[in-house]
Amino acid sequence: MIEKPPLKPLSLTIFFPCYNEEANVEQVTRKAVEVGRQVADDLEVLIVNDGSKDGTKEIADRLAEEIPEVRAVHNNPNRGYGGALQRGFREATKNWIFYTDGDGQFDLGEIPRVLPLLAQYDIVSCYRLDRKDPFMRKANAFAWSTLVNMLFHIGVKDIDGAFKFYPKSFIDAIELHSTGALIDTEMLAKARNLNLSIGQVGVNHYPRTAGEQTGANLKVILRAFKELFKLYRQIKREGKKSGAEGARG
Ligand SMILES: Nc1nc2c(ncn2[C@@H]2O[C@H](COP(=O)(O)OP(=O)(O)O)[C@@H](O)[C@H]2O)c(=O)[nH]1
Ligand SMILES: [Mg+2]
Repeated sequence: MIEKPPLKPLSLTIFFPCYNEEANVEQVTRKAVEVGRQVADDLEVLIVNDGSKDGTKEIADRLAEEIPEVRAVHNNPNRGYGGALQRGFREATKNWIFYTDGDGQFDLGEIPRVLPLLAQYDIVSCYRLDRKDPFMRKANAFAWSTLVNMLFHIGVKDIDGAFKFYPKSFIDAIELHSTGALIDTEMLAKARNLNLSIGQVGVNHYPRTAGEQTGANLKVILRAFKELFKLYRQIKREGKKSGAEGARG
């Protein structure tokens, strides 16, 4: 079973992956520190620089030097979105882990509103209220979400919404394999296998104002499908195991 950490006092790691986010990383980090200090008693802000080729590394290191709660880790070379999230989850030292994107498309100021849901649920997964992405991107995402929910019975509205809270004890209990965009699906499917409850609430989503979106290029999509088939087989195997345990009580 997963032990749910206390919410008071709150021990919290906030992390975000950054791939070529030199125009966004500083603002996102400062906001994370500001909001994190309001809600957490023990705070860590972790910048996961995923092998950026621009100035992200230098800015992240400078912020880590300047602000006591901030730490920067660097994947080198780039490991992909899932690889970056895996790194963040592994490096996080606090009892609760919140992650979002490092591109400023979410408002970390919404954390205090979302956080209380953790009193009722093991995990909180937010959905984008009015997703500010190109139409084709949204249509693809809808088809993908429908497929994935069907395959894994996840029952989450916006699987890839990057505004989620997980208990560290859950991360310690699972093994993550996805290095691409499937990582969110993998985590939520594994949470369902362990019978964890998932709370959902809407958050605002903003257009990217700087830097480049790479979340929907063909390479990313093909990799996601490849990982999808692997995950499907794996979850079926694990589901059978945990189902058997469940039957024993
Ligand atoms: N696409 C992509 N994003 C990465 C990677 N590593 C880290 N990221 C970060 O993941 C977040 C989401 O990326 P983005 O391209 O904005 O995807 P989208 O918002 O889903 O369109 C951003 O904060 C990126 O900086 C990577 O290898 N590929
Ligand atoms: Mg984005």
